[in-house]
Amino acid sequence: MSTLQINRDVMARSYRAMRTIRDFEERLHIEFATGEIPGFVHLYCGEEASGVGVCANLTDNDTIASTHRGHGHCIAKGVDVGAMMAEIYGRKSGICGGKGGSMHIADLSRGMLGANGIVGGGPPLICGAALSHKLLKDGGVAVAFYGDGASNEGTTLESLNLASVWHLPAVFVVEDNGYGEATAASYAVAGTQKARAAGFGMEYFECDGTDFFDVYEVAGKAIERARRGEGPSMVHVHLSRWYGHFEGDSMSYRKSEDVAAERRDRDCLVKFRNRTTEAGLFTADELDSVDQAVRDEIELSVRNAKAAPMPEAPDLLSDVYVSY
Ligand SMILES: Cc1ncc(C[n+]2csc(CCOP(=O)(O)OP(=O)(O)O)c2C)c(N)n1
Ligand SMILES: [Mg+2]
Repeated sequence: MSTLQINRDVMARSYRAMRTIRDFEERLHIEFATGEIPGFVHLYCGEEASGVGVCANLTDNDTIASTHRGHGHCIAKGVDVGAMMAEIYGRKSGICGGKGGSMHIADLSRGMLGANGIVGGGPPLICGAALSHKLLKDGGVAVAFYGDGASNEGTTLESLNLASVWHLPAVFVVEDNGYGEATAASYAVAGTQKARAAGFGMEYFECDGTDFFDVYEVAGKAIERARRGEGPSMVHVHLSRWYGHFEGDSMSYRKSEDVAAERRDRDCLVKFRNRTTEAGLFTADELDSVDQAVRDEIELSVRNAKAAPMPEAPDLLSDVYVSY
């Protein structure tokens, strides 16, 4: 079993981040149904310990690239929750001026290169980021999150190759929730992720994506290897998503009992609470007060987002490469 020998501040911050992701996503599940949010949203509920366990090993100097299911990665990397909520509502006060929305939230000041609507779009970006960390000798590590579905994309496989050939400080985190939209990984993914890593001469690690401590420890090994100049690795995270692929997907391709069992038996927040309170690291009251603070923060973020103005026509001409 993974160790509990982790700095207490890191644990406290990580619990808060996982709780924030859960509440952020649960709230979007409700708000999206009202029709006020433009575009699509893909929720990260059930997967919180993955993003948080990985990013707890990173600083603002390190870089991540995310996916279409990107809210959790943003929160885990420290992106402001109020500015994220405003972005998802398409408001001018959003972190990207309301012009990106759920699938294009980015915050370069936090080393968060962006959520990404292109499946398999993150791994090539991370090769570029890792190359710049290497050339600048700034000690940074670049991490790509991608799903089991994305693991089959040519861009991903090319990136594994390039990262190995160039010996980049890169970590490839496969968030394997068993499905790409409605297609089961057991049907669509040939061979194993482990064999794929070996095929590119890369170290392979795996962990339970519902156990923060396991993810933190295992991803930490991969990240530290990269930081020491020992090259790229793959971290295969086993987890489950609790909602449909996108909001509105009825998940008719999964048994509702299986999803209910995941929620009952593999809730990362419950696991964290049980382990840390039993070990006397936190009291239930301390964790309850974090829960309350997060509820207040999410409530405020939604209220502010709804009250904020929309972007205006001239805003279309800012934040673009070419000025007219
Ligand atoms: C290049 C590309 N192909 C297809 C799609 C449509 N699409 C969006 S999400 C998705 C499934 C991705 O599955 P996975 O990588 O396992 O991530 P998960 O949704 O399970 O988190 C697909 C096929 C896309 N957005 N981009
Ligand atoms: Mg998947």
